[in-house]
Amino acid sequence: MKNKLKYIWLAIATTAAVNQADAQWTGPKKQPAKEVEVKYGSLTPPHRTDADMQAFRSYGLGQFIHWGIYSIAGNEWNGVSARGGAAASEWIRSWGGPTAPKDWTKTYDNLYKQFNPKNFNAKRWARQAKEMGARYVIFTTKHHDGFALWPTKYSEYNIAASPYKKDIVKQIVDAYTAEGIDVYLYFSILEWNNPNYMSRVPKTDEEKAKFDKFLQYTRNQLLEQLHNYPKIKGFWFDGTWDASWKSAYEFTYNLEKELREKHPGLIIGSRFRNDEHGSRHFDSNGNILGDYEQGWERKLPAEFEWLNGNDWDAVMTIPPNGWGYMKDWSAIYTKTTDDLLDMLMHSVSMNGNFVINFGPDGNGNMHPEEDKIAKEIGEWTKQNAEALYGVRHAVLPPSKLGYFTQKDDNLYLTVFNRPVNSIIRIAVPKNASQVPGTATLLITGKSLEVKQSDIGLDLDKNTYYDVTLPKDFQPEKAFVIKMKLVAPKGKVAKLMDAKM
Ligand code: FHN
Repeated sequence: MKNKLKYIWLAIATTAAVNQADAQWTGPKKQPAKEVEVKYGSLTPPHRTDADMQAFRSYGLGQFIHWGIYSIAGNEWNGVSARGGAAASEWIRSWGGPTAPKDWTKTYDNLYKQFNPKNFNAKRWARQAKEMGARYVIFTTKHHDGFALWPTKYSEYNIAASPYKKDIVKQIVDAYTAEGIDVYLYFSILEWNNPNYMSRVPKTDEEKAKFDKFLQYTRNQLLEQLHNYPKIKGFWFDGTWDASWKSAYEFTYNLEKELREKHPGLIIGSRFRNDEHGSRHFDSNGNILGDYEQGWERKLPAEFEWLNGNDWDAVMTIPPNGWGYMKDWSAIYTKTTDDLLDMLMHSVSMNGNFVINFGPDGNGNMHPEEDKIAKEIGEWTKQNAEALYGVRHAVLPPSKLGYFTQKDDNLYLTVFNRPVNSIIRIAVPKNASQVPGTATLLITGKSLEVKQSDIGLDLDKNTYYDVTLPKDFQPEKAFVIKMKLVAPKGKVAKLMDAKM
């Protein structure tokens, strides 16, 4: 039995690896050797300058919410953990192996009959997100199990069939919009239990007819969402890696076109579709497919150059993996507030947004640890908002002490690693037209001494500016040094090269 499980796992892992092979997110994008003709490429310019896209660029922090039928289970059932039996908490329907409950899929597919979140309060969630400092929310309207959290006309398997009955998506859109938080609807294309869905390319006439029905169903639900929820800013598509969807590139091209025409300014990420050569996220000539790079999932770019100037967001779980509610957070590493703040400023320093995932339980309560983290993150974002929102990448050598962000002639360094000598050393190219002139501690406004230090390293292209921290300044969280950039006071002395 153990062996069987091992081979099943191996198959899943290999499929996933094959599916993701076309999405490179662990290094610089491989540029295609030669240009090819692309008919079904991007429908929008790579760097939109309209107000909606400018707003996307200034978000900084977002909230992801995975909520659905899987939230009732909480990654376990009758006291038995699905850990090791299901790939992730929101994948619990696929629970297999020796720990899986008898007739589990049938049990799961009937869970909607008990979905009645007594404590669900969209306004409370929206307020919490506002307090945390989130500027946009991505909400799961329908995950891979196909259960719709809105009363869709195109499937019986929706919230209206549950004891709760009411339109959850509308409540989320209204509550978050009222708090000034932009709403993006997460929509899974693949549906595990839809009889017309298939992962492989439809071959026979019957399969083609079925999959065409599925494509129309998908189009109908998306147009329905745009009609029902006109206040949304965009879609966050998922589950688009199967060969069947990839083969429907003409349909998906036309569908994206139709969605954009129906909702001017709509923002769609790179995960929605592929070109006629099967290239996803980026077309076969390396041009982004969509308005922002949507592949930084549970990973961050190590270098700014890997982004090729594209907009992007990174989405992150607090547990190692697992987007839906997990009741038991023991015996796994769950990210701390400091971890998440580091990832946030890492992302923003490279012109990205960072999106923290929350997985409420089946009653509509966030996990207690999520409540704690939201509060701590909010305390920090309130104090350091100037370095986080509406800022851009600073063209400077990266700092080992933290992350630079910049707005006009204001340079911010968010320090996570305080040097033992309390001197924050900033490397600035010798030919820079702007250098740190004055510095203050953002949190207190206290002025700090800034001194240029020509260390004299041979062949060094940089000079250095040392900002001295007060010895008695001993914060428990990352802190921001705000610097005013000015023209350099004088030339850097030219030293004789070392003779060796
Ligand atoms: O399979 C999904 C997963 O359940 C989750 O929704 C994440 C978050 O975007 N996306 C896919 C895994 O990459």
